[in-house]
Amino acid sequence: MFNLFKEPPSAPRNAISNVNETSVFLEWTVPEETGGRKDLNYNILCRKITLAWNKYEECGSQVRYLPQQKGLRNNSIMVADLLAHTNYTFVVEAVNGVSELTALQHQSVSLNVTTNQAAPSPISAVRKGKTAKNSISVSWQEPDRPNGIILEYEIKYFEKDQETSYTIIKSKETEIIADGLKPSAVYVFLIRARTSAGYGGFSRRFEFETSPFLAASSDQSQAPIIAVSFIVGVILLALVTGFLLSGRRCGYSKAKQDPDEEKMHFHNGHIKFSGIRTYIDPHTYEDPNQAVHEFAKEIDVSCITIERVIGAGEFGEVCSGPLKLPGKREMLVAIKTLKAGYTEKQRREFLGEASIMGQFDHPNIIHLEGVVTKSKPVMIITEYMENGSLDTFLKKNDGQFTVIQLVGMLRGIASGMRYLSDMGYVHRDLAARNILVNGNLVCKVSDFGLSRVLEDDPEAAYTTRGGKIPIRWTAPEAISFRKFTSASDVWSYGIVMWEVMSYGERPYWEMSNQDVIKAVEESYRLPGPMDCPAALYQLMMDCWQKDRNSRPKFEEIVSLLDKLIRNPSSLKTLINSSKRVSNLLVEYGTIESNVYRSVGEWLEAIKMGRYTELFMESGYTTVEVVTQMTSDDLRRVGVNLAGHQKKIISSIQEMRVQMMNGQVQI
Ligand code: ACK
Repeated sequence: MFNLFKEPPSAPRNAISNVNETSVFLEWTVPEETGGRKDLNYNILCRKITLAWNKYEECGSQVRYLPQQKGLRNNSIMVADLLAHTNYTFVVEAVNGVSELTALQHQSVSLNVTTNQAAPSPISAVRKGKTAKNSISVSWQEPDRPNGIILEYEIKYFEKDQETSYTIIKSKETEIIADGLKPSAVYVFLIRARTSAGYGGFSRRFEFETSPFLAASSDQSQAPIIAVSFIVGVILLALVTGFLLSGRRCGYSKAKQDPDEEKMHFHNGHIKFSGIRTYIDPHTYEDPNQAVHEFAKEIDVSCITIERVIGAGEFGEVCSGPLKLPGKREMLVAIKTLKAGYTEKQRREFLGEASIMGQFDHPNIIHLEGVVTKSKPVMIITEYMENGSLDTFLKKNDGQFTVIQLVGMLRGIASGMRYLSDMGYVHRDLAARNILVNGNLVCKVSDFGLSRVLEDDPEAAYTTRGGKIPIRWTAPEAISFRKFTSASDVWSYGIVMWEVMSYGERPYWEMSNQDVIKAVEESYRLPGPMDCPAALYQLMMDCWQKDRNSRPKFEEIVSLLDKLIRNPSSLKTLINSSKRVSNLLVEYGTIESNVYRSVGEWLEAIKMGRYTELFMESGYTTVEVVTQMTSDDLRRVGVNLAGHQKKIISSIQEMRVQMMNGQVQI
């Protein structure tokens, strides 16, 4: 008999999207009406909006849906491998077993999303061409998803099992000849592409062998030649290495081969080759005007209309208004001005920020449009960020975002910082007040400066050594002996994480700077913010390790946050309430197990190391998260033997007891 209570569901509610380069995470809540049935599920429709207004195209089969596109049981999905810089519409339909039986349209909610810039996908097809005894010709295909115009390829190769001595060639073509090789030797080739978004991942390793040393050419007269070439090679290598280490700024030197090819040899892996241009300190220019014009475009003042004042900067007002460059679409920009009556030093320092910003090109770094120096007032023009600075934005929207949205913001900041550290730039003043947020919730690192970075920050205070430092955000070694490095930026990043997860709370509340320095020196740390996932708090704590070498690198932070975003259930475990009482600091080392630094180490110690991979795959990646596990969680991870479950659970309980004393009032 037809049952009136069995109807199709109403539309999903509160749908949100979170863009991460070319992946989009969609999340929604269950429909108000489930139609009186338990078999509610969701289908995702994906449409690409092409340039012509309102023209839709299906997304195609290259797009990946995790876990699946149709018949989804959970309220979220990750859609990956989309095109960069593209507008998409996602429709989330709610359906149940009777949806197909009624003539009613499926109820749905739709979301419009624009993907970000992304690095090219790895190259998958590499082929060997002509081979000789000393050379191999190698060619490859463009990556499947270039995500932009490919500027060049980087080819790294080395003799198999000799990875520490490798050669890098840069080429604009999709073919190179690797020469100077040994006969009958296997060489490993790795290739990656670069666009304005940076380098994509390396291809997998391709192994090709040179031709054998022919008998005719193996006469003894070759031996001295080989020996001489080897010595010359070593001397050349030493010269190149010496040049590199001599403090030149350009990061690598070039031995030009072909106009389109640059080659460089590395030995023993001592020289880091990041593949990204190195930041050049504008101080190294004798004439600061030359630096600014090298890195920033001069904009004619007639292209800018100042519409309103949006804030006050150290050097003058910050305004906004449209910028209309010839042949380009009008865009809204932020305009920093240098107030009248400035000294030459102030002008230099003001424009110094543009000389730095102009060297960066990354979706999570504020983008410089140009400078106005030929008329007054002198201006710095940057992209406009609709939501202003992150600290104010979070305070205004207290409690309004999902954890995934907050992690998305943190991921963006970490990605920008990874880029800066790869460029060799140390920020020194990373804090939520120096992050800007645009209308799509994309966070961008801003506020670059020379010495003045810390001069204009109202948070910066003088230390006993005379420097001016934003104490609450700064690593102890930077406060004590001005050791500013990317590792000290990582410490500050941990504080930014804390600010974000507590919606703009002031770190260490109203404690004085002196008390903060003392507490941190005595190993006290900020407690986890309210409702903060344990995995995120663990990451903050890792950023606040006293030993700067033990802190995670930005690269690792980005990949951990990506893992958490891909596996949102790993964010469901919150820190327990005993560790988040306001105004109490916690003593470092008591928060996680006193003994174990990683899940692997702990499992090994209790002779359960065989489960490490299963724990990692299920998102139990930190000791902190593990301590919240129940027996049900263990079964879900795949620990099925009762004896093993018992052993692991009793060790977890032991760790929980150890953690009970984790807070100290100061
Ligand atoms: O929090 P806010 O609105 O965001 O107030 C400060 C103010 O100017 C002084 O720095 C705002 N601001 C700075 N740069 C930009 C930008 N590129 N886009 C939008 N607002 C900006 C900042």
